[in-house]
Amino acid sequence: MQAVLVARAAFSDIVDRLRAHFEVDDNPEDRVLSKAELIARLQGKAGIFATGSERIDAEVLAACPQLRAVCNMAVGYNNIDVAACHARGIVVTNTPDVLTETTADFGFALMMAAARRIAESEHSLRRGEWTKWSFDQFTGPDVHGATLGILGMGRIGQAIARRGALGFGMPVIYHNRSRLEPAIEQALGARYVDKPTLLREADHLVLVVPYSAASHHTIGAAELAQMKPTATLTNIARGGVVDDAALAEALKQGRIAAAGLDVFEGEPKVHPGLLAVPNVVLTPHIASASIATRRAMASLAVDNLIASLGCGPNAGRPPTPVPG
Ligand code: 8YV
Repeated sequence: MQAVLVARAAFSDIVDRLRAHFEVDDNPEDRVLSKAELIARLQGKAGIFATGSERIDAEVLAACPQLRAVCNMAVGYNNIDVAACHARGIVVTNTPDVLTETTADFGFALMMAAARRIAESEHSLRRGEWTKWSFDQFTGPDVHGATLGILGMGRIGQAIARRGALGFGMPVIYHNRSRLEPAIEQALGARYVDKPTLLREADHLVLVVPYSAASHHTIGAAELAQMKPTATLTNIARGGVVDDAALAEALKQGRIAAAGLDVFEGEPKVHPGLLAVPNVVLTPHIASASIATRRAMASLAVDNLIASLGCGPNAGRPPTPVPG
C-alpha cells in the first residue's frame, strides 16, 4: 500500500477517505513542520496533502525521491516549485473554484471594514472611548458608487467585480496580465486599464494576483504614491505582493486612507509598522475560511491525491491539476 502525508490535521472524516487507498500519516499533533521535519516525515511517502504553508522546493524533492503527488489545499501554489515537480514527473494539484465566492465575500468585507473603519471604531469602543456621538467620528469614504479597482482578474477578481458592480453600483476598472473577453467585460461592467490608471483612479483597490517573482512588491512606495489619499487598499492575494514596510509608512503618513490585509510578508509574523497604525484591518489569512469552503477545499485535495496516485474512480485523472 502506498503511504501519504497529511501535512496538517485536517477534517478527520474527509481525511479518512484516504485510508481506503493509503497508509496515512495525518500529523495528529497538528505540528507546523519545519523543512527538516517535512523531509523526515515524507520519507517513503508517495504523496502529500499540503496546506499552502509547506515549502516543497528542489531540496525537499531531492530528499524525497518516492514522492509522486503534491496536492495543495489552496488555490495558490507559490509554496511549490511546480517546474521542479513536473521535471521529476510529480503531479501538482490545487483547489480552484470551490473557494472563489467565499474568498470574494471576504475581500469585499475587508474592503468595507477598511473604508468604514469597522475594526478601528470597534477597538475604540472596547477601550471605553465612546462617550458621546459626534458628527465626524470615524467617518470614512463611501463604498457604494465609488470606483472599484481590481488587480488580477481571475475567478476571484471577477467574483469581487460582480459584487461591486451589481450590489454596490460601483464602476469597475481592472488590470490583468491578459484582458478579458469583451462579453465578460460587458457582463461585469468592468473596464480594462493600465496599471498607472488603476492606481490613479481606484477609490478602493483590491489585490487578487497570484504571487510570483514577477508580482513581488507589485505595490510599493512608488505605487502607493500614485493612489488617491482617500483610497483604500485590500490585499487578499499573497504576502509579498505588497511591500508591507512601505504600506505601513504610507498609512502612517496618511498617503492612503486605509488598508485591509489578510496576507503578509513572512506571515504569521506581521510587520510591526502595520500593527502600530490604526487605519488598517488585519486578519490572519482567513479569506477562504467559511466552514463549507474549507471542507470543500479539503475534499478536493483528497480527491486529487487519490486520483494522482492512480486510485479511485478517477485514477490518473486528478480533477484540478496545476498545468505545466
Ligand atoms: C488557504 C489560500 O487558506 O487558497 C489559497 O491560496 O491562500 C487560502 O485559501 C491557505 O493557503 C491554506 O490552505
